[in-house]
Amino acid sequence: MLAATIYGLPAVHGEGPLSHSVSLLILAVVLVLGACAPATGSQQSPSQGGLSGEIRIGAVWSLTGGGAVYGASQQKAAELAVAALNDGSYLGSGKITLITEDDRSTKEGAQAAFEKLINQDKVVALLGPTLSANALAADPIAQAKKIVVLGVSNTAGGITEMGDFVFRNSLPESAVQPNTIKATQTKLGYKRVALMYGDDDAFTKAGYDVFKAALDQAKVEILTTETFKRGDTDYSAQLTKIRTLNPDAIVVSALAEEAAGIMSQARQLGIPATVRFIGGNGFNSPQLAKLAGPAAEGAISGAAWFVAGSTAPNKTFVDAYRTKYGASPDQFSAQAYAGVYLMASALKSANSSNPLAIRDALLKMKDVDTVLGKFSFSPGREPIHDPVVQVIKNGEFALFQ
Ligand code: 1QQ
Repeated sequence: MLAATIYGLPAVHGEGPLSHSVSLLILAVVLVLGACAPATGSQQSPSQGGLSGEIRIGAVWSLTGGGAVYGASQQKAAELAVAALNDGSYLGSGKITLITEDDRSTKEGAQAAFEKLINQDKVVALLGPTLSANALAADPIAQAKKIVVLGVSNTAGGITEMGDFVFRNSLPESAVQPNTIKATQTKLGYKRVALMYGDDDAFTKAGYDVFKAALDQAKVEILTTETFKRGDTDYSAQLTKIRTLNPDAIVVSALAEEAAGIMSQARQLGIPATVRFIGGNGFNSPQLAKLAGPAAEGAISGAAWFVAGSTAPNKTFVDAYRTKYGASPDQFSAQAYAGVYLMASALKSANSSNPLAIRDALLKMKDVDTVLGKFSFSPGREPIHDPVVQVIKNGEFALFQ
């Protein structure tokens, strides 16, 4: 901003001694003004209120590595939302600039992205990062700088507990999966299951804890608990053991790539399609059905959103996404899109890009119309809305009912 302001002043390009001292004076004034300006990337000072000029928001997605199946959808949807808001002059003369970074699905990548966006780009708020494991590593950086970070796909425990600038609009596994077990157990009547989970990832571990408690509550017998790691490709030892135990269903807490490997190999090893897979948020990418093919048929997962939701904001979003990208959005794109809107709505109601004002405005959000439905934040900065249960049918998500 400083450089742009200086280069915008023709006087500094004069030649003689007078113009030289004038240009030094202007430079000094600009430097002082620059130092007083909000570290926000927008053009107005916080005390003035109002929104004008560029308002920078950072987005940290996993665009490469194991989380990319989710991050790619988030990036597309966030860009769509920002374009719609700016085109419609939602913030008057204020325009959102979204600065996106790839965390490469790693903690270090997320931390470096947060540092760059906060310290160098001077963003007023952050969206992301994609994976809970990386949020747990990077969000404390935003909290320490008192910059709001809104997770739009973090579903593990311990996220909002990191501090009063940490929000999420993604329903945690604890708010979704007890309902998944209840609904599927009632309908399918399973009594004996095998449980599998990744024991080296915050999300997959959190999902395991929630599924275990919900299965115990439903008095479903857990025949065995098998673990794996991120990036594993051979599940034959675990699945061979599970096959001999002959469970009614297999409950899996995994990210999509590992889930796809487990499903494909289970069917190859002869575990029949009648033994359904039941899982958590990791299953909610359409990439799962693409990667696992027919082996993913019938897989059930708890989710925060369903593509055919009939509310007006959702229809507008789904149509706009299909028109722009030629494919249907998924839950991760819906949550990212809602995240941008919630942030913009906070900026608008605060009528300021001051990070503290954004935080306070987000906290006040009640029954906001979003693509996720009527949306509110709890006092603990957690999302409040209803979950759904979906099932893969002919390679697409359908409602489980
Ligand atoms: C998390 C998740 C992943 C499945 C998707 C981003 O929910 O890491 O919290």
